[in-house]
Amino acid sequence: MNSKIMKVATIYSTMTGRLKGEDVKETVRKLGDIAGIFEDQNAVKTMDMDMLAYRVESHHPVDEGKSGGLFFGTSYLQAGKVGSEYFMTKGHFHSNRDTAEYYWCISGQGCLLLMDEEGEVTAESMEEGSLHYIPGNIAHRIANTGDSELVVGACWPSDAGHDYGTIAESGFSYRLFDVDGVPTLRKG
Ligand code: PAN
Ligand code: ZN
Repeated sequence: MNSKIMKVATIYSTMTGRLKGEDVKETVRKLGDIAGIFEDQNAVKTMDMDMLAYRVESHHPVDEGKSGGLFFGTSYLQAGKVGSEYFMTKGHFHSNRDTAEYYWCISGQGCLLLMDEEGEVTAESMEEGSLHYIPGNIAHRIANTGDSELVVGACWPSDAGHDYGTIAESGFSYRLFDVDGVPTLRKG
């Protein structure tokens, strides 16, 4: 046995969600990378495509695709709107459909959109401390409905994979708009 108590190589801030150290990757999505997901394409054209939409820090202790492992991440979604539609993530089903995920809200105000394969949508409001269980076979996307950054933690199986294609093609059957200051779901 190695009797030495090891110092861990990765640090997680429970206050901010920040991940630092070994096996941490960062994914950056600028508005230009996700412009196609928004309904109002005329409004998109007037905006700065270089603007940060969101970023994800994630801890990958095992290879992508390994069964039995876990990944852990923090998403930072900026506040903003395209027309009256709130900034949101691309959204995805897991490629390996029957894999679940936990989300929890670290700070900010938001909404988690959940959609099954028949297009049935449910939505959960997100605020500091809210815990969200996303069952398998359910597409998921977050929208920032507040005035500050929405910070969301996540933990998912390392063999889940991300199927972005299905959502890129057919979208979610409901979108989230600011209607007189109230987050409102609309079919479309
Ligand atoms: C999350 C998401 C993250 C970004 O870590 O990947 O919030 O959203 P998109 O992947 O839809 O761009 C997760 O659900 N992982 O499985
Ligand atoms: Zn996921």
